[in-house]
Amino acid sequence: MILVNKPFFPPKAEFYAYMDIIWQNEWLTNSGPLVRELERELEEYLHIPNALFVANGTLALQLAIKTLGLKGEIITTPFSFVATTSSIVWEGCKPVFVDIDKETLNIDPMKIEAAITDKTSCILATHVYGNPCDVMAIQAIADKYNLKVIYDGAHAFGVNLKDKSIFEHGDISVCSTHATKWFHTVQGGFLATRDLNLHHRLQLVKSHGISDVYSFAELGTNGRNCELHAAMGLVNLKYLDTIHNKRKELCELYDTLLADLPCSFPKWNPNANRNYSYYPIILESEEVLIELVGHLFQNNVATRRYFYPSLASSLPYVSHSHLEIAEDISKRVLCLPLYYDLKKKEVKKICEHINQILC
Ligand code: T4K
Repeated sequence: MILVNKPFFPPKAEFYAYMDIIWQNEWLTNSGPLVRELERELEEYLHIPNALFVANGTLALQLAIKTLGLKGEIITTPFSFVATTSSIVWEGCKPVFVDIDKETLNIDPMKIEAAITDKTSCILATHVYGNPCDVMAIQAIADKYNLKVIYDGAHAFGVNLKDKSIFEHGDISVCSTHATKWFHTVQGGFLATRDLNLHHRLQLVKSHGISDVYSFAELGTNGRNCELHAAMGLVNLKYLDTIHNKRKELCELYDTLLADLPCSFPKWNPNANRNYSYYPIILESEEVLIELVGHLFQNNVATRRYFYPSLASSLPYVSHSHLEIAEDISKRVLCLPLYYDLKKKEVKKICEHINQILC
């Protein structure tokens, strides 16, 4: 079976070399030397001022909401992974969904103002598939209404907007480094913020609020990640160009082979580089999508409906709203297999099968 995703496995020996270091250090978790080294490397590679490595991307979102002290309503996108919404609810806030732009598939800034009430505290938007939101328009609205901005950049590792890291935008940006991401640490995530004071508070909150051995400065939790995961990240950082180039080649092959078929693609932000984190296609109807998924599956090709169903109309713990574009797109969008080990001949085979259904 060709899976939809597969983690990158670096050479075992390079990972084991880090295990020797861990055994020498006799340090396993709680902001150890490799965690700190990974944070510095992330700051250097991504050109971001402050990175904080945490247990996973979901917890990173929760830490962001908690540390900014958000209450009431948070405006967010219905077209994302469930963690974007569930973290809002988990932190005791109410998600208010705003429809997406039909081309970029990101939250539509033109529709945000109408959703703002006196209870709104924040805009939490996802750079879906690594495609940057309209950060300028979102920031202008946030400034006008004195709102915080959090970006869910789970898919956006390595994306720059006009030569500046996408993680420099908003009050806090978060990223996931889960095994299925193109840069991964097995499990993990990180937060980035330009505000040094906020960074220090995030550090406290992710470590039980402990400011000194016997002093507690904040209500905290355990959001720490460990030395083994940091080691995987440090090894994988060395392979970023290799991984990126391979994924780019595979995506360009998909682009060529699917060019004349009746399907469309998100409109990628022209001022940003693509990180090739996913390969989404938009079919003409849900019926065609279901037929295609079945046909590919019969031919041993797995696909995934990232992101179906629309979060605004499906989660049992939020009041439902029907947002036309998100409803429509989520029924017609399909992610094709994309991972480092995927072979070009497999992409060709996948496209032949797609051809059989769409032509
Ligand atoms: N915000 C957004 C916008 C996100 O997309 C995510 C996560 C988050 C926040 C939260 O970040 P984390 O808390 O996860 O760090 C996967 C990932 O688990 C999840 O990280 C990701 N987004 C989401 C889009 O995809 P599932 O439930 O689809 O994963 P799963 O287990 O079905 O795996 C997908 C494919 O990968 C399968 O074909 C099997 C293959 N696989 C997976 C793993 C874990 C392997 O071959 N080996 C493996 O070790 O959520």
